[in-house]
Amino acid sequence: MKEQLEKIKLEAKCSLEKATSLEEINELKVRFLGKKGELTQVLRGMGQLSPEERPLIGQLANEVRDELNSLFQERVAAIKKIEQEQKLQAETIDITLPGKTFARGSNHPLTLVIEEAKQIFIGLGFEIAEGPEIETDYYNFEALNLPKDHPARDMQDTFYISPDIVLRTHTSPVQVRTMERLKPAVPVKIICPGKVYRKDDDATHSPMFHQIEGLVIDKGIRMSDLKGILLAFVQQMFGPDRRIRIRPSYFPFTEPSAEVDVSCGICGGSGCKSCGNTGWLEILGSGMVHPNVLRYGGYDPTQVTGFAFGMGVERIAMLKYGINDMRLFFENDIRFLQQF
Ligand code: 2NL
Repeated sequence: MKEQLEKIKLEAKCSLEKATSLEEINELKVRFLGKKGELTQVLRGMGQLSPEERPLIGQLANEVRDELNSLFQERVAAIKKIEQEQKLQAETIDITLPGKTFARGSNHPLTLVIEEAKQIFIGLGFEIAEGPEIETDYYNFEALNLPKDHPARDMQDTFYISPDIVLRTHTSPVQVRTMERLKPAVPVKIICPGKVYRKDDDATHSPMFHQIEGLVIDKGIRMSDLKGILLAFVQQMFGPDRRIRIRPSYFPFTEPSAEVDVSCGICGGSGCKSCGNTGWLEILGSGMVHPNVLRYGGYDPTQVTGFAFGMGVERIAMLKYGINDMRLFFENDIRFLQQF
């Protein structure tokens, strides 16, 4: 039996040295060390041995098994290393090939306009204020002098979450919240950019769009301050040759109210197809803050006055970049977006 064991050891060693692949080694392992392998067969016969011989042969068998096990391991490691080296040698890298490029994103045109507007107003001394898109009826309507029966509160114009909670229809509620926070300190000089929601959906209206509103409150603020700020904004946003024009209008939260037009960039104001022959393009609404709104915000209209304005970002972007369909902003067509 001892000879048998020695023979198995020798044979296994020889075969192992000749083996060149992991599959071969596996087969050998099954043959010599497996459940039905040669070593196991020998051990099965141990029952016939005398009690004196048994522990000796048992020990020898264990030694052979251990030695073979570690030999197998060594051989597997060696072959793996050889295979790895062969792989590396076969692999040739052409370092002159150009690198793989990946698509680089760019800012959305609406983001560009919002960021540019923010920088312009920061340069004019404004701060940026933000607030919730889900608002209470109070901040979205009541505090802005929009009484309970005002048409702007209609279910058809506003997304109602509950009778008292709406998706904001303008960013004015942020301004009311800011007034509440700062009162009675002046000056207040803020712009509020952000998403707003109205129940419209056609070629010129999207149920979600963007607004930038501005608010200035101080002692002795006049309509001429509004004109000066808006002219500075328009000339930085559209170019130094642009002029503005102010027409009377109506908003519930301003009195008096004014519509602001910018001179047409194509004809320079003489009238052409793109400005409907008027020479002017409407860009925003504005006015002197209504005394009721100042009071709601915690300011005394006999002590301070203010102006406010609101513009649609989509409209500004369309004029600035010559875009003719608002839906392009929201279709996510890469051919459109890549142009910015
Ligand atoms: C428009 C017109 C406007 C305002 C927004 C405002 C806000 C406060 C007080 C008074 Cl807190 N007014 N905002 C004023 C006039 C016009 O927006 O056509 N926007 C697209």
